[in-house]
Amino acid sequence: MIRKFLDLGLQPLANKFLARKDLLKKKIEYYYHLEIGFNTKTKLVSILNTVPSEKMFDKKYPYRASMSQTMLISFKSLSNYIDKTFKPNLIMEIGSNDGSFIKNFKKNKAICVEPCGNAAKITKKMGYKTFSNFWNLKLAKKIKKKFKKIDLIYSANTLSHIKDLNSVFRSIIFTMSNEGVLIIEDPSLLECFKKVSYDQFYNEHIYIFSLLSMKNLLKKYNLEVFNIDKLGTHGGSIRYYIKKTSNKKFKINKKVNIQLKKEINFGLNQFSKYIKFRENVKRSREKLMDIFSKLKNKNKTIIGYGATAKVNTVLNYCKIKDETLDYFLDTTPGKINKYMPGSHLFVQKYRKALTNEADYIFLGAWNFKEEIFKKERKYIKKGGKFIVHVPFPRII
Ligand code: JHZ
Repeated sequence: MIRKFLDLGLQPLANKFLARKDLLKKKIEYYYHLEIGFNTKTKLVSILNTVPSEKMFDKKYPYRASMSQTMLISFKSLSNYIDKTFKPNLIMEIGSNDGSFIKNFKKNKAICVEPCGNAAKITKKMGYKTFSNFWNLKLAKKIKKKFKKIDLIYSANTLSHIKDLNSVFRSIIFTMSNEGVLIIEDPSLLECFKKVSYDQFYNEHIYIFSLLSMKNLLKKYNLEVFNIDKLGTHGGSIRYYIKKTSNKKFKINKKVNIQLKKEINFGLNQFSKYIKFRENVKRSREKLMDIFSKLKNKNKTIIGYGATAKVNTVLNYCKIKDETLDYFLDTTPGKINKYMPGSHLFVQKYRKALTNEADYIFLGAWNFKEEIFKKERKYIKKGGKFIVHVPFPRII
């Protein structure tokens, strides 16, 4: 049974930034009702009203993983580990985006799957065999026919974006060799609850996995988690190392049981914890709006930093618009000079000098706080302040 525990209201699509002409033409934005539920049997958390994939992942998809040094470093160190530990002959990445991960592998040893046409073009240009399709059994069959044996499948922040998990895992077991390894990384539900990072919920994040739910899910396909890494990326993620149950080459690392116990002790298997999260989210909204209103009463200038997909959940749930924030700074070419979905806040191309214009900066990319604080140490040194809403709204 799926029990609803959170309602974040009507929301626009988190990565549909608008052009000026869209605003002038009063283009009607696509809205969906962002409600989140907990499956009491499988422990899987999912959004309840999904948006067709074709509407979200098209040739205008703006997100680029390479915009953050943190992600590039994380991908590089995983690639070294993969080479050393698993020594794959052929690796496939599902959701390869702009090649930030795959560029660490030789072109004849790696293939990419990426449905967003604009991103797929990048890895094709880099020389990687790229299938610009959604991941499903039809594509899996095509790939298997051509490549026969895939030893390692990697997918970061992608499988949680695909509604039909049955198709996802059937296609994976079809393509992956019996000794093969599947590595998935996605935001961790435990971290999301601990940090009250309710902005992990938006149309693209159909699921927020926990190890608990992942374990239940994999059982059906005779797959099992044999190790995990806890990552700081994307606000706290888990990297799951998965194998076919029949493969006895890898022992189950004790980190797996430790994490399971942590999730159970925290209460991720009990609905009451989900109700508590709902209360925390409401409090987080009140506190954030209180901070903004006090600063605006004192005529302070506030801008946003990092026009993330996530922050759109916050802006639209808290109804924050241009009375509060002047604009957002961002480095992503596909977002610059556009307007944010719903709030219509302008995205200004990042220039260091612009931070001087603000008394306060609201950190949309709070998950890259360390990286951004390092970059903006001059602003901080001369007394500039940041506003963050995670793990609780505050000025730092
Ligand atoms: P970032 C996207 O989410 C969408 P978002 C997707 N659904 C997902 O799951 C995750 O990524 C993986 C900017 N920035 O990575 C760049 C600066 O301007 O948190 C990005 O627009 N300056 C696939 O969008 C944004 O912030 C900087 O110095 O929530 C970061 O977006 C840095 C570090 C970032 O993901």
